Amino acid sequence: MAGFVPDSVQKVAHAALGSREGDKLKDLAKDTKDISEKDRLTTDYGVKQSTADDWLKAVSPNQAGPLLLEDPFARERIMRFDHERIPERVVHARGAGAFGKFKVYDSIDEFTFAPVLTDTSRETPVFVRFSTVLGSRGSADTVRDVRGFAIKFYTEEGNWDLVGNDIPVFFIQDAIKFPDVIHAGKPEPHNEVPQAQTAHNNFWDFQFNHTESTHMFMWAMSDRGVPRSWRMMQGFGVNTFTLLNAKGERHFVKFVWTPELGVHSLIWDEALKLAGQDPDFHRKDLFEAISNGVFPKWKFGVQVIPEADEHKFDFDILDATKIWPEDLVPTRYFAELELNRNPEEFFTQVEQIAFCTSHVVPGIGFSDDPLLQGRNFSYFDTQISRLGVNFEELPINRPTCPVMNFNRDGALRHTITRGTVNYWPNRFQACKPASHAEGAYVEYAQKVNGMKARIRSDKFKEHFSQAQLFWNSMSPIEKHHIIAAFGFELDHCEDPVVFGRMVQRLADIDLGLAQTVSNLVGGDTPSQGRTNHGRRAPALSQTEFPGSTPTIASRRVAIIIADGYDQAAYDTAYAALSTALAVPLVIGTKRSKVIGSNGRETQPHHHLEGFRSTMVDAIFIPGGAKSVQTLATNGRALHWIREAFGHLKTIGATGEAVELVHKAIGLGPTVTVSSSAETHESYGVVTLREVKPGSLKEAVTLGKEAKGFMEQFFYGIAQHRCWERELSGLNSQV
Ligand code: HDE
Repeated sequence: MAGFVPDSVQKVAHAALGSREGDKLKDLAKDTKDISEKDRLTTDYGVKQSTADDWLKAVSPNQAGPLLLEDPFARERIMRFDHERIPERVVHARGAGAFGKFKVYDSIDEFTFAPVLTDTSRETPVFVRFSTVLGSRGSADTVRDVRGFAIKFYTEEGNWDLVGNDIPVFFIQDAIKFPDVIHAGKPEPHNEVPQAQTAHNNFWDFQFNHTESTHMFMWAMSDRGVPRSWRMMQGFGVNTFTLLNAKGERHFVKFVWTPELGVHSLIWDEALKLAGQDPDFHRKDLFEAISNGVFPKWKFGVQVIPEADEHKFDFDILDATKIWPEDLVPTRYFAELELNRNPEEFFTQVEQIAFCTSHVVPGIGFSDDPLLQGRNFSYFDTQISRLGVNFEELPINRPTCPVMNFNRDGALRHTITRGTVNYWPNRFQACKPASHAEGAYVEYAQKVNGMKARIRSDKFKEHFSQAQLFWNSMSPIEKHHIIAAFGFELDHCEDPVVFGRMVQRLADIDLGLAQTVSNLVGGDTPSQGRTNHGRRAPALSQTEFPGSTPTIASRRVAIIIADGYDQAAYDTAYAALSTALAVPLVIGTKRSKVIGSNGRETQPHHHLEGFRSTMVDAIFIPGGAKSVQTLATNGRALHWIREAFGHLKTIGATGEAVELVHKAIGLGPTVTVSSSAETHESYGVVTLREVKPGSLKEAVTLGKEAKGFMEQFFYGIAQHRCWERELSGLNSQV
């Protein structure tokens, strides 16, 4: 029935059903029920119920009386409710995801025989879950943290789980340290404070004492820690995996995937405010884009090192705290990942999805990376405590290829396997192990020769070189943001030992950085630091990933109106934004109907108090003397404009609204807004004073050379934020 399943979800699902991508959807359909007006309320055991309102009671003449325990319907409802919760993930508890597909366009069969990475005729269904690491299930999306980016590939050879992050390195080298780094980051044990934050004593105490984290904390303090959208993040497998080709040759490999929309972040002040104003910002963003048919896509690639070159680098290629710099090991992009379908039920599809790094398919293998090997144990183990031993039978987790073995029983087993034997070898030859010709997993015959010892190779002991490389590679704006991030984080550490020592640690990366931060947060100002090698790797800066083509698709743009707004300007902007697949959101002074200059009524999506500038990428204010007069005396409207300006967002205004914007942001001498009828763009403020017929023509080109008002406005939005505004030292703090 219409309304229960959104049309957009159904459309894509039906389109996919004929393809291999549809295999997982068909599989899920076996366990999917629609709810409709034809249904009648029943118990779990199928008996129809006459009421959902009254518990069976022993009633006296005045119709009151105690509830009877004998009521099986009421008992079932309450007891089922009492047990609705399962343990949240011990890390990455907060997250959401979507279905999609993975397609290879350029086989990498010189490295692997895994069809999922080589067969260009295949579409492999996937489910992706994005997450934050430290916060609990109900925490906010936009906190400063690493983002999880886990992909389950439902391949014809079994499930492959690539459980990645949006940052290519990690805090620790050996899995044995995982409980420590997580305990130090999670809320402190005595008072369970703070939630979803690294800004506290214990986190930074650990970072100081555990120098191998240095590279990773620099990434976490950079803009990567506050993504604008999950759709605008890179993904990294982080650990070193191996690929095996048909000739039996092994290569070391890192997986990396880069978004078509470019890599973009929130301004820290936006992130902080959104955590309260819209804690579901990222999950809504993904849902909205997919529902609107703007499917996020990533180029998927590998960095490959032949086995013979393993020891040719000055870092250990099995050390997850190190990247493989692009100039040494370039990424080869060969496939595309697309997300195109929202889940239908959160719990059974997102909460119950269970990733295990140990799940790989033939042609893909592990390395001796001591972090990866520990992960291979931990994920399977944690799913057993979170979901039970039969977690692989859950619809979202089960493979689309045949599964048969002698693993049996356990809580909530539901597959019924017929047959008289449950062991191998058996007299019927039932379920015998597969040969390699039949597709059995091939273990690489790796030579192992040594003694048992708790050691790591000497190269693992160098902890600062790549932290310096990262810092040196940042643009001036990115550096400014990192300094501000340390300023915030260390200010939240009350213990002078913690912030004092961390400031000294920063001198191991860059003396200037350490001195600037110490000035901000206190602690002795370091006078000398470790020598900075001065090397750079430009690909580490996220400004290197501006997006394949400038687009405003899926960007939210607020159109702010009050009674008397210029209807023609409004109509043109609304139509142009919709054509470009942006999301126009009409924001009124109230949510009841607003009357335009020609008497037409518009129903705003939200009002200025209920919605906030933080939730959009840009704002447009059409003229109209009466409307502008109302907005000019509305404190919330002025705050919207000022805040959007402070957050470096593109602001478009026409007619009388030009003065309003001028007034709100108090433009100084460095910014001039044209007083002629011409369109003028300066610091992302695009204005057109006199609106003549045709002067608001719809956007065609999104380039700097664009001349029309709408073109320039769109170009500004496609740039994500107006960095010149920050660079010029204009108002970057609101
Ligand atoms: Fe995880 N990690 N992790 N992790 N991790 C989990 O598994 C663990 C690490 C990552 O959306 C847990 O199902 C250990 C690196 C993601 O469901 C747990 C170590 C990377 C997710 C676990 C690491 C990750 C998890 C908790 C160090 C980036 C969310 C719940 C050896 C490559 C998956 C669960 C989802 C989840 C253990 C380090 C990514 C406890 C022991 C490095 C994206 O098993």
